Amino acid sequence: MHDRRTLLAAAAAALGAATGARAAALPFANGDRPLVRYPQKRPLLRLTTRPPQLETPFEIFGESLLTPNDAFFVRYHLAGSPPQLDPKAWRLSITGAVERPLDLSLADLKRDFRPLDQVAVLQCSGNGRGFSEPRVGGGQIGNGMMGSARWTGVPLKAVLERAGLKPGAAQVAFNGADTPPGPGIADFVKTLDLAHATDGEVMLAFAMNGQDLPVLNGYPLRLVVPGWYGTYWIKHLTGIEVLDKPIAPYWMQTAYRIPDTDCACVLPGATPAATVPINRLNVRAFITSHADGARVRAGRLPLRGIAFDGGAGIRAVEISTDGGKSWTPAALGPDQGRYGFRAWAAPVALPPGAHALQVRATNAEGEGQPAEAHWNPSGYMRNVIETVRVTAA
Ligand SMILES: Nc1nc2c(c(=O)[nH]1)N[C@H]1C(S)=C(S)[C@@H](COP(=O)(O)O)O[C@H]1N2
Ligand SMILES: [Mo]
Repeated sequence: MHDRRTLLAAAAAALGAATGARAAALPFANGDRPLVRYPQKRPLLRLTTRPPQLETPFEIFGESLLTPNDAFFVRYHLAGSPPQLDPKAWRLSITGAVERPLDLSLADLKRDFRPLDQVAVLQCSGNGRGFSEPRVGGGQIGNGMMGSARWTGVPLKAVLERAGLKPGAAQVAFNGADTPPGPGIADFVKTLDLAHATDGEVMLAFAMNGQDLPVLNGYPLRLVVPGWYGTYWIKHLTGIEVLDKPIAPYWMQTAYRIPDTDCACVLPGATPAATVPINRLNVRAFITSHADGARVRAGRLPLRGIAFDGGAGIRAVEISTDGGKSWTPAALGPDQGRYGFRAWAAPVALPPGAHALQVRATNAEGEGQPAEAHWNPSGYMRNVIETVRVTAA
């Protein structure tokens, strides 16, 4: 067993250490990324050093339906992250419009509440942003800022019931141990409406795929908001405040907003007339068995991949080998719960030559994916039908 404190120190020390001899190239301008090894992680594509932002190499998604902890992506906002934490001194406080403010240790959480286990996809709002045309500001990331894991913890509902909600409670604010590096930079605080926070699915997770959370994924405790973008999944959670008057913290009010239109999109280059906070994941599907540019043997090709959505559940996955003119159904793999990656498989017959393989999914509410990428100024919620080009010989 590694000593936690050593790991935390090592995580901090690794911030500046460029140990990656290897590199990878994401398929867009300025897409070269060093593959760097951080504590508890295998080599990942590094986007930034301070704070560490690490992307999962896409081929990992073809290896297993649950993304391994050591391959799971890392996203932070504030330089100085991850915060230095002493796990023994760590406490979660529940304050605000409650009858009994609570101050809980990790042992309290594990002992006093019934555990909850859920598979759910964590995806960054800007996953795939690097493919935006025209290009947009922000981290130029490929499609590796997503992952599916089995989360273990306790329902937030049970913890809030223990504290006792006061009449008038309307919203819940979440804060982690990371703090702004200087004046003028807003603390990373997010809010959820009370009804959502107490839906029994929003949870406080202390384990991921059966292990303690990796330091870089929020040790010792993080919020899990199934079906919602990763920005709400506060890491290193230390403070939960129940509010009777809604607040509008910077990371809700100014950042992480999408156009208030059905597609969360505007015409490329346009400024949205109105915006709302980003919320539920849209539908996505990927081919994971073959990489773009692969050379394959002509004949029968066993295509495989994953699909997911914001929790309605995947109803159908379809494949096209003729540029989207015709679509044939893929077989869906076992259901891991409506928030996880859903596996699909479809054998296709490829004559010699160049082929564009496409995959699209539809969820239980009939939502699908656009043939042309939607655009918004932050490059959020990309879910265009993905294409993998292969040459068969
Ligand atoms: N404390 C804290 N929690 C945070 C963030 C952060 O900067 N600080 N970033 C959020 C965002 S935008 C994402 S996408 C997820 C990423 O989780 P991961 O790093 O475990 O993959 O964490 C969320 N929780
Ligand atoms: Mo994110």
